[in-house]
Amino acid sequence: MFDALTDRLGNVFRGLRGRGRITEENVSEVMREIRTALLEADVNLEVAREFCDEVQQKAVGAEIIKTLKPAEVMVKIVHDELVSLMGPVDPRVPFVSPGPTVLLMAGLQGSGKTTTCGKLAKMLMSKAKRPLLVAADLKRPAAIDQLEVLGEQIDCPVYTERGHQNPVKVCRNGIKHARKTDRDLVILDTAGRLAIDDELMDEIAKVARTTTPHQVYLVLDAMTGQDAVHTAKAFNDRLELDACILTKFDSDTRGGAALSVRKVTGKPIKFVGVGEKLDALEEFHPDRIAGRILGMGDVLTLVEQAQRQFDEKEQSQLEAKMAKGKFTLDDFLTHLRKMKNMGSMKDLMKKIPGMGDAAGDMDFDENEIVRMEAVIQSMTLKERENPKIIDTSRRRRIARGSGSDPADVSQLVKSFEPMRKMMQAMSGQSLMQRMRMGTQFSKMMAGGGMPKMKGSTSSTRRVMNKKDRRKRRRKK
Ligand SMILES: Nc1nc2c(ncn2[C@@H]2O[C@H](COP(=O)(O)OP(=O)(O)O)[C@@H](O)[C@H]2O)c(=O)[nH]1
Ligand SMILES: [Mg+2]
Repeated sequence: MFDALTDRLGNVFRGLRGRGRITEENVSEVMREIRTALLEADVNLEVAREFCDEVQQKAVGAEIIKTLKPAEVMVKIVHDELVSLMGPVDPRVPFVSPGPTVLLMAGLQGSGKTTTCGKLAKMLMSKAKRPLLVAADLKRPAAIDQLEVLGEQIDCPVYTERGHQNPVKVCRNGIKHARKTDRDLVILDTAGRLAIDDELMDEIAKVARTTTPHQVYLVLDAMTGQDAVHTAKAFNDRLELDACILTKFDSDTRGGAALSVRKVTGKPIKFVGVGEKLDALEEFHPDRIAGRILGMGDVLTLVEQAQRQFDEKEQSQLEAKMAKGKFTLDDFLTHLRKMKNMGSMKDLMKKIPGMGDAAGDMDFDENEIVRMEAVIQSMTLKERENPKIIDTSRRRRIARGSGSDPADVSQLVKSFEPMRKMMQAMSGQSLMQRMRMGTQFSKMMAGGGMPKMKGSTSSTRRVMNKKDRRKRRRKK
């Protein structure tokens, strides 16, 4: 799997090695080659096009860190884009309580449904689950035997009803049987066809409607390439799919299905089958797959290190400015953006022992950050360096540019001075002290009133209160 793609991409990156810089021109050239490589790997046309557009945009806009070569930067961008193409994924199976949790397996005949039922049961048994396999493929008598044999091999009970033709009934009875026999997981193995047809779709849709499974997994044969993607789309239109399982990942197919399914259906791949044996089922991890496709683990590590050093350098420059009280609105903007990128800082803090309470107090209003960002962005560099020059006409211009009130602009400028002082005070503190001050800081930004500190003037307090009132009004 992926060997050909790995070779092709390797050539593309080698071609970049001699270049000194990434320019718009050579990126376009490289992108053409990457696109060809993806199409040859049987990636969906539309997916390949979008992928290349994304990579191109990121490459042209990339801040090239001096210690890195263009080829290295490109590898990293392509890697990250591959990861986001296939993700995010969650390889866990969610369980309900009280059970049993019901999983429905759908797919075409020969895709590997029955085998995957056995593999999944085995995998979950190793996590202390007690599955019951239900043989609901009544089209071929041999299908029931096949599941029974698998069940025996892994020591898992199999529910069967021979001699009638109603899969809905078998599934229902199977679930009842699971309750009676204290099984906490039911895996329904359903019938497939050689191709998608209305009868198959009607039957599986009916089974899904009447058994209301907690999860519906579509089993896809990776060897069928783009056909697998079309199949996924057709099933996804009729069923509430939760995820796909891609089988025969051990074969030497080109891998296009793995790269396209997520984008085309919006449903992630959860597991991959990597052999005929019952332990040949693996969790699907996009970063590992991307790493395998690019086969350049060392380059990726290098880029990540350089990125980290770059971030650290930026951070320490910021700290130095903070310490000297030379922190400008422009720096503040950088800082705001970083905070936004950090995303769920609150969750992060909760994990630090003793920080749980402080995290609860920390209520960052995302919208507030966005508004402040807009205001600062509408200022000229000079105004950001020295907000004192902002007079009435400048204030009006900034407000217009940022879609806000002149009063919002004044508020930001007025509260910036105490903020700057607080930053200065914070710069010499320990992490714990900083966190505590950070809480005050965030309250202040959220308009919760000024904390008692040097530098907070009555006028800023008044502005905050005014805003408070506005907020209250909004709530009503
Ligand atoms: N190499 C390989 N073969 C597989 C994999 N999964 C299933 N198979 C084989 O594919 C064939 C069809 O599988 P089966 O489970 O009967 O498919 P079903 O018709 O969808 O139930 C069998 O010969 C399996 O051994 C896999 O991950 N790798
Ligand atoms: Mg089968």
